[in-house]
Amino acid sequence: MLTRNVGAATATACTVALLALITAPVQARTRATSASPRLRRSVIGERERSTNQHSIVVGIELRNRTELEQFLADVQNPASPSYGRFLTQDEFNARYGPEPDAEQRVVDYLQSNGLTVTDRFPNRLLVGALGSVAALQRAFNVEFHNVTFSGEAHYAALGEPTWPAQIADNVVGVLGLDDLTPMHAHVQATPYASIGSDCCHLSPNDLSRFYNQSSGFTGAGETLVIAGVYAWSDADVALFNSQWRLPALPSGSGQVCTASGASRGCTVSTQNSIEISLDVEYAHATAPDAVILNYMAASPASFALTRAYNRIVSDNPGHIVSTSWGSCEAQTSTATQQTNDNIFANANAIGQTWFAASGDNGSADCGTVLSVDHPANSPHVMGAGGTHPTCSSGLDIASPACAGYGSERAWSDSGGGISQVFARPAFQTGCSVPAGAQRLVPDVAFEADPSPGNYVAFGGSWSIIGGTSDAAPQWAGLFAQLNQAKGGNGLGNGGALLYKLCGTAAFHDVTSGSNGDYKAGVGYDMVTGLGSPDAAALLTLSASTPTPTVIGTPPTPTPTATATSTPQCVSVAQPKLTIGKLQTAPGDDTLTFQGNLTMPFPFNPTLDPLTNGVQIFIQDTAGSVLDVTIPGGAFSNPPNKGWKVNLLGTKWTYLDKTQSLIGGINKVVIQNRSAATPGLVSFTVKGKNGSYAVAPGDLPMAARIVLASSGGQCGNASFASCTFNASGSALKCK
Ligand SMILES: [Ca+2]
Repeated sequence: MLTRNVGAATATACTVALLALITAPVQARTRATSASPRLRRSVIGERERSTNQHSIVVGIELRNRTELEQFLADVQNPASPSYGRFLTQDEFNARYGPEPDAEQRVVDYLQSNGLTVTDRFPNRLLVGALGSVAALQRAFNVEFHNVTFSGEAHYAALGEPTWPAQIADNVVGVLGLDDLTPMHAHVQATPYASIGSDCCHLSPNDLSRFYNQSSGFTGAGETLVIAGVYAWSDADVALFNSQWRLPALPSGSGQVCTASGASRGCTVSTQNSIEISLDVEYAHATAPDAVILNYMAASPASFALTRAYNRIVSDNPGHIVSTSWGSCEAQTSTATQQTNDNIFANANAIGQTWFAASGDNGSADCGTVLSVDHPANSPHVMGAGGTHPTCSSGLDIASPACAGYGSERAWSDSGGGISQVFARPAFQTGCSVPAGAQRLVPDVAFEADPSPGNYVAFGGSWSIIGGTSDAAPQWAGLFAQLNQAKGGNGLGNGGALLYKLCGTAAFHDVTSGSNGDYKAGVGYDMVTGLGSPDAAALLTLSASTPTPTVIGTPPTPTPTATATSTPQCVSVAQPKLTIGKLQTAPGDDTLTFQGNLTMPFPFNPTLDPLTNGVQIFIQDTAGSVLDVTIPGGAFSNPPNKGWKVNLLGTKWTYLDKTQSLIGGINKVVIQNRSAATPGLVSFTVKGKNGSYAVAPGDLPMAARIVLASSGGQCGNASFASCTFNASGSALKCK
């Protein structure tokens, strides 16, 4: 084999570029580097055949990047008028997307050099093209060679692509000029596990207990998207659901091929579909009522995943995205990473939250080189690291079920460290975050150690799976619950919300273990980030941050008719909570609770407290203050309690005149105000002789009322402002 070093090859490329300077318009390189860093360590072979064809993707720069980052900070800031007002994609395109002319010049240039443009996107961030080696060499002033990296055959363009100067300014770089750094799945699998005794690996039921998935939110009304490669097998998903008594995937769930033609990346692979099996099964287990969509890249080539990412943003089918494919930062081109980061910034601006597995090689993500993983390193993505979980008891032969949360230590292979590509995002502060100007990874953690590992149905049998691929889809499922709890308008970048919860019951701080170069410790660490969730506490405490409610003219169109058929948990407007006679004899407290719910109209199922009853749940940081279900049933005497309904069927009143009140509640009034204000329901709860323990140190408080539990119609109230009277015997919240 003919070999020569890259230095000589680069010199050749420079000579070509120099000649071009004399005979053609001024050529320029882009700011980001398009070639894989692995090219420097590759053995260069013969020139590649000029008739070979390659797909490429050109990344085009965002406009007004500084203003975009300010918007992304404001949209997460409760004090800002922009809080929660995510952009429509059209608004994003107009403010921050590349100019139509910038995209058109790229298209024209590619076509004029004999390439076929295969992909254009509404946000104009990417142009995909296909061309022969001859055409690519002509377009970009590079030379394609066969190369060998780590003993494997690849191709690569030597030298950096150049563009006419007026185009180069708007281009991030060219993806796909080599195939040296494909993405890989962050999964570690042991096949052919036996099952039936529920031991001694983690099932969805074990994980539900371990992470306290007791909030009752199920992701209803939400769509969770998985970005990856390969298809799931419906039979595997059915086997998983049957084994763990989970419902089938909600209707609307499915798989989307983002390749321009038939591609192996969009098929079920007997070897490679294990990642998507894990992703879909555990996302579904965490958020069983969320629609799940699998956006499949044509192949593991990084530019193919870039195309899939941008389809997810362009199609915008849901608010939460999980990806467990990645490549190590130090060996991934900066053009790839910055192009992807632009896509993720767009995603955050329209309200999408992305989670990415942080990698399974500890602090040395490239094998031996200290590095974090991409895309978990993007400041517009939440990086999910891994832990080793220990149950409070159980998960052994004698007692197979995990009884609940015991402890966690850092998983030794959890990816994490300091990005050399991306700057520190503003949200990454406090919580013992080390000083510095660079992005730190990960942000959060979840169990990931292959021992004990998770049961995954794959290829008709069971595998035990570990890796930070466990973490990303389960965090995404948790955010599907959170989106549902906070009204379903999308939450965008999760950083501001999550870092503010540091030190609260929302997180289990992981303080032991290491990933090689970094140790877990008190507060944030570069192995487990902020820690792992107590799901119910995270839901409650997140709900007590202001919920972006649409007041006045909403920034985006109101939901269309199709949205009204999906019941959603919404926020309670003008909630008030008063608890009196605190710290007197137990059973002597009084409670009033009122508010308004704007629910999807017409109500589905029909609002009918007489049949469905109502659940009322009030919580402070110390736990549940009130958790009762008022049953359905008409008023009768005896037992002197039940529901009365008015003649119009628009007002329901529950009265309890017995001495054995449920949670102290003696009256509930629910009024359907739909005639005057479609979708508006007011409610009042009154109680006495309850037992509502609240102390000043346990604030803030949050509440949830479920009017029709079968349909998931419920409302959340957060009380940012609660005040005790001087003697501490009465609490007022609004
Ligand atoms: Ca920690």
